[in-house]
Amino acid sequence: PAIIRRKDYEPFAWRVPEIRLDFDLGLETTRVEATLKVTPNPDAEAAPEIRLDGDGLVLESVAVDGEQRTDWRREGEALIVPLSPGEHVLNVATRIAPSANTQLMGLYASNGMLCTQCEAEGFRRITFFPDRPDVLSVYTVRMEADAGAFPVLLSNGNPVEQGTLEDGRHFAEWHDPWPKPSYLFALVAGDLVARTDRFTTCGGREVELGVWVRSEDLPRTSHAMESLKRSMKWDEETFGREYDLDRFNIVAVGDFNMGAMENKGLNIFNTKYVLADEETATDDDFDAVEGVIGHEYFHNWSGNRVTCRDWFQLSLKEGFTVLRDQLFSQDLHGAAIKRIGDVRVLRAVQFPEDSGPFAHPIRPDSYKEISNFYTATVYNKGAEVIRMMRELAGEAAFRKASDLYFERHDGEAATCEDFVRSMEDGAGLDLAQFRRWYEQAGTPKVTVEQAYAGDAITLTLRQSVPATPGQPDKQPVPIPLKVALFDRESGAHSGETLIVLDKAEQSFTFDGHTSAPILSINRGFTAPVVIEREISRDDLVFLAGNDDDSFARHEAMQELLLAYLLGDENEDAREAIGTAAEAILADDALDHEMRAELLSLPPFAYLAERSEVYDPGAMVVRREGLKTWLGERFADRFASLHDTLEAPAREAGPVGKQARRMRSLALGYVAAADPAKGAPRALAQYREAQGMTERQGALAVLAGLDGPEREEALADFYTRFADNALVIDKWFTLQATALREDVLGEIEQLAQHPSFTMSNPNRVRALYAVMAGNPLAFHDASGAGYRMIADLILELNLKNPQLAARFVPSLGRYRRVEPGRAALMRAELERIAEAGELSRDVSEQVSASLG
Ligand code: HT7
Ligand code: ZN
Repeated sequence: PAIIRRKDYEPFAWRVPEIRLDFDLGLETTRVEATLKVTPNPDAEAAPEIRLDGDGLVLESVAVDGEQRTDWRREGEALIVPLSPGEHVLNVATRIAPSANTQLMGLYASNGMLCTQCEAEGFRRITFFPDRPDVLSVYTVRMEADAGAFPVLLSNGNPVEQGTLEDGRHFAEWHDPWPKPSYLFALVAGDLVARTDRFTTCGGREVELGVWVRSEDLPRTSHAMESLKRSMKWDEETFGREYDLDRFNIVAVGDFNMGAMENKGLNIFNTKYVLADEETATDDDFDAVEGVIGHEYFHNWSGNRVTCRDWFQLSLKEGFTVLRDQLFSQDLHGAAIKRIGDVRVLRAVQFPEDSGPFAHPIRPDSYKEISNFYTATVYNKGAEVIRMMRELAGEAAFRKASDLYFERHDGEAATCEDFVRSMEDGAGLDLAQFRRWYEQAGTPKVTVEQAYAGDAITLTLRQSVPATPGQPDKQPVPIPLKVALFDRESGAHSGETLIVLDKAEQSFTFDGHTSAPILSINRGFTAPVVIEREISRDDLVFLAGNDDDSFARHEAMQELLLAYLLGDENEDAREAIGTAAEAILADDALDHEMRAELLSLPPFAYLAERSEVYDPGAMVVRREGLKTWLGERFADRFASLHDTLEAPAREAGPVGKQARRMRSLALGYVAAADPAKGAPRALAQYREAQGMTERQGALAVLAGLDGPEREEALADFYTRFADNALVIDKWFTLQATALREDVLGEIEQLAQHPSFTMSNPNRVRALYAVMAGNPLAFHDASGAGYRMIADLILELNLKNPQLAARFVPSLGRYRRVEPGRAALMRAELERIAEAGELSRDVSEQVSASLG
């Protein structure tokens, strides 16, 4: 496939200021008539023809200015129509087959309804159009359909007209006054009901809100609606952004490739991020719904009002919007836990990407298939990069700069460079060197040396950005690091300082310390880097017990854990973990959620990332062994926490949530130390659970054990929730996560279960994405786990290429794995590469992985 390069950007020769779409909707066949007003683009070179993208369309007719035309031609999937200079009206009629659309891009069927997904290049699967984000049009959409099968007809913007037609048919027309790129187009037709509400904006606009679902799901929509209203208010208060239409609709669909989509005024969501009630959703699910609703809503400004010039600029909207949704959740529920969770995801998902064969800058330079670039790098590292600018500017100046960005670029298709310039001009920053964060891939490493002399401590910091594919040589980047120096006697520090490391090597001296202080660095994770510092085990134990920055405290504990898990087995290193855990368990000032965070072991993905050579089998033994050791050492404490937190875990609000978190963690430690004690406790928690958090917490422990308790709980869970697809996803996930001897065989069985289907992305992810993260299943020494994932990729390759491609990086990590397994992983990649017709998505990922 052809390589698209950022440096080759050219504006499109034509503008399309208006488009009208007439849909005659049906599941098997849908007819689309597109009427485009086109005018020459004065900012581009004139062209004698217009090139319209298409993909899988049946062309019926083409007319220009009311005259049928036959002088068009096809180039691959594109349609090229000769046009004389000046303004024209172009009519193109096409047919599509939504039921046959298994890729879930364009117009497709899900549970009898019709819906769209156009980002990034799905609109060309609906009609011929310049399907690129810098062509902005005002859309008018008329939909006609059978009124019985599709009583609800929705599109972007505001409703204009609706009415009945002959033969049980009806129609609706919608108009969106805001010019938008084609990737933000959406329509939905189906038998849906809505939870409705209203929101009055700061400027006095009355907005009608709707959350549309199948009727049986209506009772699970109140959290989504409340989350939407909170998002609208927060964006007004925090970023000064007001909503701009009379309607805002959210629709939940069961078959969806990603989390949700920010189509203008008509967000389409994976049901997973809309539906929640206590009985079926965990506390984490509730937070995820709120976070994703916020994210999509915030795109109304960061993405829709100001959109991207081309797909290389994706982080312009995604990085900024992730930062906005993270700040929203921090403001609502407290910054510390959210920050720890966000950094955990960054390290477990983005760091491996940044050190692997698919490493790319947050603003990539080239791609073959843009869908492959909806990555943790573009999203999460992109957010970290903007967070650093916020740190450098300070909150008030950052807000000024963000206001300037929205004001300057409202209605435009902008670039990352535009954003950086607004940050410079609005916040008074010089970001010349900072721009390297947009250009270079790879996670910078910072080493820290300390020297104490007189009353001064000197920190010598050295940075290096590792070589990544296509980028062998790297330049230093500015790295903002918040530091504090703890006095050994008083156990306190005299304030935080922000230092900026912008050279390969730099020293920073702090005086006034009568003894060598204890360094707390990268507090709050101000920079997305790996820190390697000289620090004694005792000092880490001190920080893990006492640092007043929750992130840094958590980090110190993680450093103790990593030192033991990644180093040579060492009794003293383990003992230090015990001492720190003791202090954490005894610290009454901690809430239970933070206590649980501090006592959680690092995820396998991060352990793999930090290992020189990853031996998954050995790591499972080491990590689970440590869990058993901690469980035995604090057996009474964990049992007592599990008992005493039973009542608090039933409370509403944060206290209940905190208690539930600690209680399930305690249960895990009890079971790790003594499965015979853990199993009945877990079964009791399962049976008496008052909501999904407690129930899932118990089942997660049981799923890893043997015995009748496990079987009873799993069987009960399945029958109790048989009609709820999202909960059945959990049933698959819980079993696929278990660290059991024959978990791979059990996963093979689950793939044959009548409730398993390859047609639903949530179900596929619930089993296989989870399996790919289970070190015992995926890395089974026989290579059968790798074969299973390769077979899955081949099966999904043409059916749903986006979903298929998401599984390739798990095999692509072979370079970090011990040689025996690495050879088996690579062999599976080679088998895929030789397997015949590969989708663009899979082919790009596989060739990058093979290097
Ligand atoms: N902007 C949305 C991206 C998205 C997407 C991309 C490719 C294929 C399917 C997709 N569904 C949604 C999601 C977001 O970041 O808000
Ligand atoms: Zn987004």
